[in-house]
Amino acid sequence: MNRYLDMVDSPEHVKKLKLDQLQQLAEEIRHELITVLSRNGGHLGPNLGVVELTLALHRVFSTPKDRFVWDVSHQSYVHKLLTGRKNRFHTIRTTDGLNGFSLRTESEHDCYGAGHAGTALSAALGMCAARDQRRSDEHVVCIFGDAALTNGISFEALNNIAHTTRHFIGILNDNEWSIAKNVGAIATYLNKLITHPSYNRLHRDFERLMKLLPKGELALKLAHKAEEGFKSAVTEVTLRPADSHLETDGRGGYGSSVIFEEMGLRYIGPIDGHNLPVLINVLEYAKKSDLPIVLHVLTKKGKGYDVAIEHPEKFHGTGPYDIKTGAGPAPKPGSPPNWQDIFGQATVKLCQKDTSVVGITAAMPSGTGLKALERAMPGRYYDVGIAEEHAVIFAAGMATMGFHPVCAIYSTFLQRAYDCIHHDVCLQDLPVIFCMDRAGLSANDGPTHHGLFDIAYLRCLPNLIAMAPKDEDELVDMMFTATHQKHPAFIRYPRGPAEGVPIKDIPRLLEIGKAEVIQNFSNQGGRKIAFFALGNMQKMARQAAAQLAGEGHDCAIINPRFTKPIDAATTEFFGRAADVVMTLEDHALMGGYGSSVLELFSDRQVATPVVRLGWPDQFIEHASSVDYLRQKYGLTAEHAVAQIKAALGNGAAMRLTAVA
Ligand SMILES: Cc1ncc(C[n+]2csc(CCOP(=O)(O)OP(=O)(O)O)c2C)c(N)n1
Repeated sequence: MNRYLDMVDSPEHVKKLKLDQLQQLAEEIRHELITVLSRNGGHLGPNLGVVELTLALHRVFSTPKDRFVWDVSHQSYVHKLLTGRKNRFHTIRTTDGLNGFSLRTESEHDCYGAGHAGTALSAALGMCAARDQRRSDEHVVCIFGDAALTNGISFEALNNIAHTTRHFIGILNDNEWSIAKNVGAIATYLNKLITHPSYNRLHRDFERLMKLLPKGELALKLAHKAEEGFKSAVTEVTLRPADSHLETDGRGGYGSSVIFEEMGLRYIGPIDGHNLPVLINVLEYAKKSDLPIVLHVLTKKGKGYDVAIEHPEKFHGTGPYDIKTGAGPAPKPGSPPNWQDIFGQATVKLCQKDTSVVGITAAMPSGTGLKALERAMPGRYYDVGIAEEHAVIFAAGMATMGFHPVCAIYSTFLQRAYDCIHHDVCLQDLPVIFCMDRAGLSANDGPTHHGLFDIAYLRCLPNLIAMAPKDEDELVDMMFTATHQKHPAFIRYPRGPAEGVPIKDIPRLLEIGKAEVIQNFSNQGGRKIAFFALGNMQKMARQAAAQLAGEGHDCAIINPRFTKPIDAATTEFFGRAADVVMTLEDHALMGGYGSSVLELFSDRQVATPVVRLGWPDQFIEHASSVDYLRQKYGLTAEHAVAQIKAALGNGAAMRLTAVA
């Protein structure tokens, strides 16, 4: 049977379909998502939830003239399918394929790129302001999740909308889930709204009006009804959670007002996000609204695929899976545990032994591994929502009272909290411990998620200690060491399986700023090469050293452990002894660890040539694997050997001649 999906390749096609055909198309899109993502992995649950919403958006608005701004944009796959990218959809998240997020360079229909949460409202408002400035008439629609509302920037934007423009369309896509269950007072508030009986009454009214009214009047009536229904709902509803100690303030404060209306926005909702005719009508109304408007749309994460509905957290962002069972491929026998699991278990142990330790996550309990702490010691675990800045300052507050908070935040998301690291943690010299997962590449996700900048952005801040473990045993040592510090401590480690080494029962206190010499020069002849290989780059250094040793060279391997303070004495010693120094780091070269070695050599007038291996000064694209990208950008043992040979043949030889 012919599929409508085979015929639809642009928003114009969506506009031509009848309602029942659109409904059929929705099913076909779900099937396509489930099939392609079973091979490629990706954000299945969120996309299954927005199929009807995306169809309705394309039915009512016209991109690229009109603009859709997706928060995080992990839920924009359906939009991709409908905007000329259907034939490449099978390549999503793979090398040279479609990106898993909105990308301005990928399509004229992607007006804004994203990957981090909380940016859509501000960006969309900026577009509205630009439109108003130039007096053009395009519509800007911002689609943001209920968890995005736990993010500070979202509120900064909400605060600003009514003062900036009269034409702004916000769609709150409420599925009650972040990656994990959404947390906090906003989640409770939204839940109170949607579970109130008036909401169900509203639904019945929608259905009835649909049958009774001619097309033209429908949108208006529905919208009026929605507003009326909603208002009566909120006057009846007591939004105060039963177990809350909060009282209303008598001025319509906590619990008796609609937060969006208080901010000067017209609010309509809740609306069934899977009912196409209702969605289309309400969007038609929003299009004509002469006030900024927020539509509260309820969707089901994973809709249409039972396994995803049953396991919303796993299927928020999944690897490949078996369509029937939803199970991922079994791990290869003997494959090491993941870094985040080691981190989670180590945090539990630290908490058990040391009452000053607590764990903090910004909405990433499973991704960071901190879920282990939630299970084992819920009283010592904090999920603050998608709120990295708050997480860091919250940790700073605890640290002023003798605690050692462990903030588990991916390297890329910690960028959001840079000022808080500077102003609240480092300046006050507080012993917060940052465990930065995903330091290195997140290959399938791409540039929004690669963690390639943390050494550079941290290295310039006074007071802090920054470390990178060579294996999981050293990660535990570093965490243990950090709990004994009076200063901020940062530990970076990559995504995925660790090195597979045993972990000592009792962790070791490391000497701050002291590198580990893994292999010294043999002094048996041959040109001397010193490898300073940070964290997970040890293996590459060992491979390169083995090859060069086989060719008669004398290689030393150092594990720097600390990127701040670096071990100046050991670095200088090996720098002076070597003919060539090579630094290896899973980080941007600019401002990274290798840069700090160069600075030291310059300060101490060590003239040995330094070859730096790391990521170039550009944003690294997404790809099917880390190995592919390392190969492409020269982060391989073979490339390291070639660069060292070139340096031995050029700079090092010149230097030796000059010294002689
Ligand atoms: C700054 C930042 N922190 C954390 C994340 C990780 N993250 C990606 S999607 C997501 C949950 C988003 O939930 P919601 O906004 O409700 O959208 P939904 O997935 O439910 O559609 C989180 C925490 C991120 N992308 N950006």
